[in-house]
Amino acid sequence: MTLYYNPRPSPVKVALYLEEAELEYDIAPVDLLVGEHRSDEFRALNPNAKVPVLVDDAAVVFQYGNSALPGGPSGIEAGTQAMHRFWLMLAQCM
Ligand SMILES: N[C@@H](CCC(=O)N[C@@H](CS)C(=O)NCC(=O)O)C(=O)O
Repeated sequence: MTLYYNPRPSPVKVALYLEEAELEYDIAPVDLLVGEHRSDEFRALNPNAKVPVLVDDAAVVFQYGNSALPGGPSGIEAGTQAMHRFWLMLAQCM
């Protein structure tokens, strides 16, 4: 998976989730200050021109949370799912 990232609140939430879920991913830095997120290349990934974007092979995942990620939700034990949601909610308060 590739996480198009800038250290802003929304991308940090997804990075926290990926870390807690112990999923492997690469970071593709997106420089918002120079407008990389408004480039045609980036808009091809996310027409909304916002980070984060999570690309898993050919699929682009816009939805936050484990239902859109490998193994979830049915492949993840309920207690672990609850912990993932806890981290996502905590990150929203940052
Ligand atoms: N829930 C929104 C949040 C994304 C968001 O607001 N990202 C901010 C960074 S935290 C962003 O990319 N801002 C750049 C801009 O709006 O120009 C989404 O995924 O579309």
